[in-house]
Amino acid sequence: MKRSNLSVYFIMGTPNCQHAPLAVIKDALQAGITMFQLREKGEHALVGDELEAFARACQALCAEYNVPFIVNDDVELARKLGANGVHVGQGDQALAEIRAQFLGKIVGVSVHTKEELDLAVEGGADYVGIGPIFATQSKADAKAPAGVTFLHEARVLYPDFPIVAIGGITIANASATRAAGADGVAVISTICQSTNRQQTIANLGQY
Ligand code: FQP
Ligand code: MG
Repeated sequence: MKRSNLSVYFIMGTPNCQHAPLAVIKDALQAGITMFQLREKGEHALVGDELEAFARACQALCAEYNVPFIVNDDVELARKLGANGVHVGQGDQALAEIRAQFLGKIVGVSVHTKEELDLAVEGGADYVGIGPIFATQSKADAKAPAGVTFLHEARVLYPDFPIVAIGGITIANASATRAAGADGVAVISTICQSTNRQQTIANLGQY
């Protein structure tokens, strides 16, 4: 993958956009998101065959727009679908196991400390997600907002490594994360709740 794939990374699941989630994804793809992550989590999250059918529909839309389709947490589903990649956090399946199973695919890892960052880079992650930068409404078990300090440290330590900022990112604060060194921003609410996705996504992608 290229660092530019992280520019506007849209993450969602049906609990984030209960009304016509596929229409929201299509809208976001049309507006120019550069990467998509299916994160089916929380109350009323789909499971089993329903999840698989929804995931396949998301995957087909992403393919139409040539945007990487990444699955959060559910390594089995990612494998079954032949997704373009997986995203795992520190509490999910270990990077060493996943890396070996997803050769040639995109593997993203959430990191919050230098130790986690070093392990992710050395373990062959394709990109890291750093956050929550700001307060988030989308993740019930999120850590406290960390600001951009660690994000900037990570950029200094790894000048060329793909890094995406996540957590509470809006049009108003996205540029601060890019200034600190992020290649892009990962968002749920800002896109799901937008009434003008074309404009929102264009603004999120601006430097
Ligand atoms: N960064 C990113 C990305 N995607 C994510 N899903 C997370 C961080 C959070 O496992 P995790 O990952 O800590 O929590 P959850 O599984 O609830 O999302 F870099 F892609 F933007
Ligand atoms: Mg996770």
